[in-house]
Amino acid sequence: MYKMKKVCVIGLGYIGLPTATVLANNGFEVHGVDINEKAVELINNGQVHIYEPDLDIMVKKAVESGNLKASVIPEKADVFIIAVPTPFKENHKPDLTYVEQATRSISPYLEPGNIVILESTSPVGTTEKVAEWILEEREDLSIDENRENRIFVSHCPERVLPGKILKELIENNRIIGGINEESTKRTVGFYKSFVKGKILETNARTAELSKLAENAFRDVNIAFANELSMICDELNINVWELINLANHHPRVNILQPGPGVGGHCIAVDPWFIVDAAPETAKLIRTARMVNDSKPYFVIEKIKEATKNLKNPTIACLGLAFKANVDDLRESPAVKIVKELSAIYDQTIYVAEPHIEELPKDLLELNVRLVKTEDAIEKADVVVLLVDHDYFKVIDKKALLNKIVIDTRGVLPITSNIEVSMII
Ligand code: SAJ
Repeated sequence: MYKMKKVCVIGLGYIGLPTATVLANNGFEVHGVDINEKAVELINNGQVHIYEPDLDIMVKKAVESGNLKASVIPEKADVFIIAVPTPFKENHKPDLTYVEQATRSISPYLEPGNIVILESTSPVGTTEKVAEWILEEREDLSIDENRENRIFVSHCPERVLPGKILKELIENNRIIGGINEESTKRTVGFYKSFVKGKILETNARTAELSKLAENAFRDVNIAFANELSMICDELNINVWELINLANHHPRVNILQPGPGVGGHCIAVDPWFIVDAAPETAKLIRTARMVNDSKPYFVIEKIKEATKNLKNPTIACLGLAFKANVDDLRESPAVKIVKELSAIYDQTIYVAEPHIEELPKDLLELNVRLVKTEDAIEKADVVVLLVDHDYFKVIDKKALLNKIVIDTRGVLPITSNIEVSMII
């Protein structure tokens, strides 16, 4: 029986840090690695550099127990988990630089019998590349199941939802695909020690595509809702009412339209499928284009709403990529605010209760972060971009006589508020 006591987690971001923490709190000795020295220092002090509900408490517990330590350098371990970003380049081609760097950085520390697990969402074939990169660095190791000097390499795509990461890390079903059967088997053994959900076994390439397909499925369905919202706008129909009615059908479940699709996953991963099968992935490509076009539709609506106003003051509510998170990555709200700042000379007021200061690229612009109440009070036009719970309790009275553009359908709009349109 093989023992797996020490785990080295590469990348302490939204996936790596919660994973390292859950493992540490489940009795593993965890060595977390990140290139961000500030993050490493904070974690070693029992603090966090990202917001995720309850993560601060769990990290503190893990560090205080002595089971979680962070560093900029990997260490020897039984299991290595790679949880680094897989962005795309300008041409929507996957950028595997971080995965390659992480793989090469752990290679000197690997020993026969170790398991290397790629959790980063990756294009088909990446797990096999990880194995190749390791063997390039370490000619003394092998991936041949029958050799003594073998190592095991698998893909176990992360599938957790930001905002519910700690719960989903334990409860979600996991797909595990090794580069060979023994890799799958060993990796399953490892996840079984802390995952309560089902563990589904396959090969590495199928595991890679299944993760991409899950996010592409969601993207296509959101694109359907977004396209409907634009059709409804053209036909002067309230899209929220329409979706609510249609969803009463037993086999219909239309998602919610919004200002576009953000985050580091759904707005990115479908491109990996398009890149792998450019001629065939027509629907997936179109969905991406529909969702990417939605921020520009919202901007046109704002322009239309302000065309008769002299120097209109615009307040944007929300910058995060979705409700109740502080994550601004690929956020359509950020994109819209940036565009507005280029169109209007006057200050654009932004309220985002989950952050304390604007990101650098917005700080340089005519954009100011203020409290929600102040933003609304100053504004002629209120644009709601994120459905944070915080905004759902906005007092109706505060919106009186404002032009309201609610891209998420959550504001308490009544007939005595001038509504320019519901997108
Ligand atoms: N959105 C809508 N309308 C909806 C649902 C979502 O406009 O009805 C928007 C959100 O506002 C956001 C974007 O889509 O901008 C994505 O949000 P999300 O909550 O759908 O998903 P993510 O990106 O937070 O997390 C997804 C999840 N994937 C699926 O649900 C299939 C999660 O399980 C994955 O682990 C994660 O991607 C990932 O890391 O890949």
